[in-house]
Amino acid sequence: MSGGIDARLAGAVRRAQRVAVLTGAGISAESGIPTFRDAQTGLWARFRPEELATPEAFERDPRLVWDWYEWRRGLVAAAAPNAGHRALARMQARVGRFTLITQNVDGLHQRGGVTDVVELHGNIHRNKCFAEGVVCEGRPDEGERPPRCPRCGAPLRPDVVWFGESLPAAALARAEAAARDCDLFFSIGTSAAVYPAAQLPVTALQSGAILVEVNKDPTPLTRLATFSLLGPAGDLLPRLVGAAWPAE
Ligand code: BJW
Repeated sequence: MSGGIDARLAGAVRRAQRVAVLTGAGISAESGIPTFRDAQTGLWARFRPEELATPEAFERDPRLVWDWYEWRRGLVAAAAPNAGHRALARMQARVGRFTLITQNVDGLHQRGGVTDVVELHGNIHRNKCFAEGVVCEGRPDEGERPPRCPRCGAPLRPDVVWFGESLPAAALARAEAAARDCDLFFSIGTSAAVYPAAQLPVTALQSGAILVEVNKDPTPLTRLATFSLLGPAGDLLPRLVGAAWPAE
């Protein structure tokens, strides 16, 4: 045992040649970004997803949705990557082939030092045209809420994936390929409730990978996982990386 981490797990991480990691809102919780489904503190405990995170909601009340995302952009701007994000950057530096797949839209993995992040649900910092889907670079004119697309005048929306919308095809294809072709798959800080992301750990397991779950609470994946680490990611991930590569 090293820092409470199972030596068999530390050995498996050290030996892994191809690692895929799926993260969810839980990894950013210790940076002060609210999760979605945690009782009391999760966004969906306070807000109704069908009023804020669907294209129909935006059509009904674009200003309400825009202002909600502006509030969340403020939370992200005030946040910094935590020890869990940084531990994954150290892992990337040690592993031959490392694919970090995130459902998060906050960009904290990139700020924490991970490169080439696969963003399944978009990025809250970008906007796109609601009519044509074209990404609008830079900060749009603040006069109107939501601002208008400079090309066609339709309202701009955040470039995130709402319920009922397809995930970016290239990102999903990369995530599925990494899940099929890894020897170790981490599911970290996700309730594994939202598809198709929740299918990725199952795909990895079915393809012969070791599945490691890191979550402060049990999820539907816990009983399937080869190793389950119950606790905060910001505590467990640095200890796991330290146990796998003790000289670091
Ligand atoms: C900690 C911690 C700490 C806390 N340390 N841990 C198959 C079956 C059933 C339904 C479907 C299906 N296929 C598709 C669907 C429909 C739907 C879906 O999955 N619905 C389910 C809810 C039932 N999926 C879709 O609509 C997707 N589109 C799609 O599939 O298109 C094709 C299609 C369409 C229609 C029908 C069929 C096919 C799109 C999903 C888009 C999700 N969008 C959101 C919002 C993104 C933008 C934004 O940020 O505003 O994405 S919803 C929200 O959930 C967000 C997240 O990325 C996503 C996942 O949440 P996550 O990250 O897991 O967070 P939580 O809060 O749920 O969990 C946090 C976890 O961390 C908890 O376990 C805590 O315990 C833990 N934790 N602190 C470690 N410190």
